[in-house]
Amino acid sequence: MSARFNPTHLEALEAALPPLRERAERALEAALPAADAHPSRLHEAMRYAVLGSGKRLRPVLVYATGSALGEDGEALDAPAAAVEMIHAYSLVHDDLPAMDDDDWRRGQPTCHRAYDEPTAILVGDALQSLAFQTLVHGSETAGVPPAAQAAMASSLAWAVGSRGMVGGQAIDLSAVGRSLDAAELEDMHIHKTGALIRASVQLGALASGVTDEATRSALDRYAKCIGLAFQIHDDVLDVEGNPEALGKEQGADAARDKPTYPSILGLDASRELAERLASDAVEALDGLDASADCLRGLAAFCIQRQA
Ligand code: GRG
Repeated sequence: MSARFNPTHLEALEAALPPLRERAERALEAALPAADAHPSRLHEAMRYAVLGSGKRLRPVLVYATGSALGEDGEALDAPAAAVEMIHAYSLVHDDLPAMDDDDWRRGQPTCHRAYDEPTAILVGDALQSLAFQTLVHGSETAGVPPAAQAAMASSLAWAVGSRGMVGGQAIDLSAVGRSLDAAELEDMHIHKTGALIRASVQLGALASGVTDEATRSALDRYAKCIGLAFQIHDDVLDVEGNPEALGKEQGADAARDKPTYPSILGLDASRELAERLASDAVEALDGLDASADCLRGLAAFCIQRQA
């Protein structure tokens, strides 16, 4: 592994990860409607889709970006909850029969299997609007300046829409069964997975009040690199991962004849590319001090995780 990876970065991450995940859970719990609130079946299904499991990578990125910039306060909770709600919505809709038709997610039946398809569609819709409401209302309560609130809402909306995640999903659906070259595959993933990861870092920076352009662009370069590295590793795990650890079926991409990095570049070259990108991500943070070690550790985590 490249010299840019330092064991102290992973140590920083390992120490920070459990409390940050718990903090994300609390922020989500506080923002989600109670399971018995009317209409209770919908609210119960929303909680089923969001709470209880998941790596919480995106909220942890919000918190770790804040820490790197000297911000650890309440201002980070609303964007952390918002990005995870968007992520949960995307998984619920991605699992639907009209999309990937998956039965398992995060070690439990997918939302449409546990409830039903119409409910799962509404869960995604409701989580998306709740994410924006939480972002704006929670940021206002935390005293984030109105201009930063507007910038965060705009950044998240861009990342989630047709020029971001939803656009990536459209590219993905149109690619099944035909061959893509590496550049087309990269374009798909930059949109589908990368845009929300990038937005998580942007929101963390905006909530922290960063104005320095060099720091913002370094963080953006970091986020773009880990977004792609994360996805390449995801494709590798689909080939060689353990279904129990993954909490979903393994080999699903190949079974659907989906283009993936291993199918286009081969496994070894895919691993090397993910490692190079994670190393570039760490390099992008060279101007930041040890407060950014958790972000550096997350770059390594993205390509070493087993789930
Ligand atoms: C349906 C609008 C719409 C969008 C779907 C992101 C996405 C677009 C679909 C997710 C499909 C997928 C499994 C992509 C592979 C990479 C990825 C996002 C994996 C899941 O994210 P993790 O590993 O999941 O962070 P956990 O469960 O840990 O939160």
